[in-house]
Amino acid sequence: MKLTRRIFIMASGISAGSLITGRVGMAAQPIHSALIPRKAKPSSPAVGTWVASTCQGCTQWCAVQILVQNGRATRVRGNPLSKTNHGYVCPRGHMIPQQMYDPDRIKTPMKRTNPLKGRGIDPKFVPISWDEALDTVAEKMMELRRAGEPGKLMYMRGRYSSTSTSLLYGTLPKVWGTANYFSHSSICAEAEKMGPGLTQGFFGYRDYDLGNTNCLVAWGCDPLSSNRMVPNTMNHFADIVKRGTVIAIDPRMSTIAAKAHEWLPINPGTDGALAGAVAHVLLTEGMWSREFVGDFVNGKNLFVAGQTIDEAAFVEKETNGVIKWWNLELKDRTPAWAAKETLIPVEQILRVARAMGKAGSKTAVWMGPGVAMNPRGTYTAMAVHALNGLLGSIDAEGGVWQSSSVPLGKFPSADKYVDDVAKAAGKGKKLDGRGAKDMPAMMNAKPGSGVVTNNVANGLLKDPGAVKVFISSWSNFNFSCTGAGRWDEAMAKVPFFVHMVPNVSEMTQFADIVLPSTFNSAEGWSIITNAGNGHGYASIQQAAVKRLWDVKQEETEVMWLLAEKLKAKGFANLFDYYSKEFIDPETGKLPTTAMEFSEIAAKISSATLWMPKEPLKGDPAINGWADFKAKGMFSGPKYTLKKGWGGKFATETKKFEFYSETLKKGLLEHAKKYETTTDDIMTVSGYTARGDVAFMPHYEPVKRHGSVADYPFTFIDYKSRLNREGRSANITWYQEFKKVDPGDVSWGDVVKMNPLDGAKFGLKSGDNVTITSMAGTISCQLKLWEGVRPGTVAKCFGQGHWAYGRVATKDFAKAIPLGGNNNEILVDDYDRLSGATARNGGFTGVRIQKA
Ligand SMILES: Nc1nc2c(c(=O)[nH]1)N[C@H]1C(S)=C(S)[C@@H](COP(=O)(O)OP(=O)(O)OC[C@H]3O[C@@H](n4cnc5c(=O)[nH]c(N)nc54)[C@H](O)[C@@H]3O)O[C@H]1N2
Ligand SMILES: Nc1nc2c(c(=O)[nH]1)N[C@H]1C(S)=C(S)[C@@H](COP(=O)(O)OP(=O)(O)OC[C@H]3O[C@@H](n4cnc5c(=O)[nH]c(N)nc54)[C@H](O)[C@@H]3O)O[C@H]1N2
Ligand code: SF4
Ligand SMILES: [Mo]
Repeated sequence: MKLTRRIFIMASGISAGSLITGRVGMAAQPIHSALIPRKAKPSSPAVGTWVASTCQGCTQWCAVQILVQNGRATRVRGNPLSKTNHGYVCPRGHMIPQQMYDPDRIKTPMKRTNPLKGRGIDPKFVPISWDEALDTVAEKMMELRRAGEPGKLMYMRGRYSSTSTSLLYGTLPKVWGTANYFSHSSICAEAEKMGPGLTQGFFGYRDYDLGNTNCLVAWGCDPLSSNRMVPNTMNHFADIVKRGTVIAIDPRMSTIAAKAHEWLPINPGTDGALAGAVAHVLLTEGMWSREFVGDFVNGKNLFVAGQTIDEAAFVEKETNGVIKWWNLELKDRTPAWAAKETLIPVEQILRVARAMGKAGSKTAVWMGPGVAMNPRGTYTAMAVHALNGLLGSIDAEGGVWQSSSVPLGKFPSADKYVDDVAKAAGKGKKLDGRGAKDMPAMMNAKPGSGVVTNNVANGLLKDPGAVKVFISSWSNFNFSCTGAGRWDEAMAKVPFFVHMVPNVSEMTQFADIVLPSTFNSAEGWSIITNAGNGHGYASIQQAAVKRLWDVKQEETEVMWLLAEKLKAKGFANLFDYYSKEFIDPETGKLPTTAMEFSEIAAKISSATLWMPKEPLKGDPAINGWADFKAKGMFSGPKYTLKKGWGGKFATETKKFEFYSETLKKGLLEHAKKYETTTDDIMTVSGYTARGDVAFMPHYEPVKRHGSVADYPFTFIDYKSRLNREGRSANITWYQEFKKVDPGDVSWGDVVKMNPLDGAKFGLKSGDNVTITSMAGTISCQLKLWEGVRPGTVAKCFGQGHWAYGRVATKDFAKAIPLGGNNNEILVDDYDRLSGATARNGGFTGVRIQKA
């Protein structure tokens, strides 16, 4: 592990600039961040300017600096002002120049000339001008308005920039008039939010006090490779290993598992059983937090396996329902019982529970998608997150925090530009099926409020007339969504599709008009916000480098130009809103061009930081826009502990809920809408709980697609250390260093199988194999590897592109993929309480055969 990682980092010191000029592989590169002791701030002897921007290679959204030499980006490092990444990027930050200068980028707008659509069918794109492209899009939209059906416009966003998104996602559907606009959130990690949401009223991603934790539990995630805080984790990791315990719970050997004190190769999807057993041990052995949870009236521990307890015997402090939870769920969840479900030995369960108990409130249970993104994931997320409650680590030093933020400026209201047609159309039915009886999608505990991204394909297939014009940006759902084949089918039937992206991805192959986007981390304006290491921050994205091609930022520049076209055709509201309301906070001027609009939007969002009404807490004051552009970021003050303590959690009871009145209220509301019981809702939505158990963290057995007889292996999906979400496979460094993913090989795609199974099935490393599930078949190579237990196979998500460019595919012209896309075999199913797409938890069975 160490070796492969170092090889990558060494090589990443070769700047992209030198790759471009062909000086590859020289060893004399004078200086680069990874080889310098971590506290030093690297500087480059090269001539150039370090320009501040923000990486969006993952959802951490690191503040970075890009070395710009003669208008070209050559290197990347963390913004030295960052309190979150400490001036360092993860390996993927270094890939920014390669992604931006990908020779396969779309260089000009294009239109389709082949009316036939389908996987492998050449769209026969021809270049056109921006003027023609936007005129065509505007005309197609106007046809809908003229026909009185504006709601047949659908917009979907994949990734987005955090403030500018509201000028497209937040504005276009509202001012135009359509209910059909969807974010990618529920193919991301939404189910995770149900854990903290339904227990402590915080439906968000957590922050962890890594600087002080004594026990880090990476549960269903690998924060050294992926998840949300890679540079921060790398920074603190060695110290945590030295002073405390690191526990990794993952069915395959991940990077963090390889470096942890304890690795629990859990039977996929049984995390709820393990969490139940850990809770059982913490309670029976008296290791819960007295300060947070409370204690028995007479001080004697009555948590005895198998025995119920009178609720009056315990007085709770910051929590609600611990005794109900014990009586209905935990009392029988002994380690011996859990060992059978999880395949983790009793001894290890006990050891791990005691290590957590010993660290107490300085334990951080870092729960990731591996726990939550499965068909019954809401309850697993609750069960795992509830351990933070039992240990009292919620909002505590060394524990688990809610996220922080800095105040941003709001965009002016669009309300007065919403006409009656738009108002009516905005109330139309949504294609994603949220709020159906079997799809409660109750993000924030409100039934029908969560997006069900992946179900849109099913909606399109069921009702092909529902959408006539589909616009999407920064997305590739034909690749990134499980049951990917459904998207191929659905997209082939959409009459007019506009894709706003920098690369010709799989989804782009179905486009009628392609609008080439800027690469946002260095070519466009926006303000990005996030938090980590106890600080909320805002960070700039600026047009730092010269654009090599005829590209535009889709959320601002393209919207401005499209609005102009719509106005010329008789629909003025969108352009009037953009052109009459966006006043430059510095100069008082209104925008007159797309570029001015883009920059003014960034200024409006961030003016609260560089010309605040009152002095801000946190970083030293920033003096004006120029100073903000130079510094690039502003961090707020360190997190305040115990935010929700003292009855301030945003739940129904204002307490941390082991018995979730919050969930109960939502479920009752949903059941009432369908005049039925919550038990019936549980049944139709595919959960096994009945009665009160449905309102608490508990174990639900695995819902598996495919019988063990027909599909003997349980499939494990996970992210590559080098995936910049779905956008790096066309980069040569991605392919060359693919072996940094444990068990993987460079320039290839392997499914990993335990050698015992290899012997049983007569398979060996290097065999070409097919993987078949109920959803489809893909091909790749086999690798025998001890990092998975018998009966399971693991394959990294990322390869299998058939249309992303010449590096990502085996043959771009013939649409032949390099390896196989996991999403073609993962079945489309959902954690229906959140609407999230399942991809983890062993829900897909597969069989593997020699090709
Ligand atoms: N390197 C990298 N980092 C990223 C991204 C990226 O593309 N690449 N994307 C970013 C985005 S968009 C997101 S949403 C985040 C979240 O993303 P991550 O936290 O990285 O999520 P996944 O890789 O989906 O996590 C799945 C993990 O759970 C494990 N797992 C699978 N099944 C089970 C199970 O049944 N039980 C347990 N305990 N574990 C299981 C897998 O082996 C894997 O380690 O990551 C962000 N960070
Ligand atoms: N099997 C499996 N599937 C997964 C995951 C997994 O771990 N396993 N991870 C899931 C997660 S967490 C997520 S968030 C989704 C992500 O999936 P999506 O939301 O579909 O997004 P990506 O695939 O990252 O986006 C790819 C598209 O972005 C475009 N693009 C790249 N850079 C830019 C830019 O700067 N601006 C614009 N406008 N476009 C750009 C590319 O041209 C391409 O079309 O995938 C999910 N799918
Ligand atoms: S990929 Fe994520 S963690 Fe890595 S530098 Fe970019 S934003 Fe930061
Ligand atoms: Mo995501």
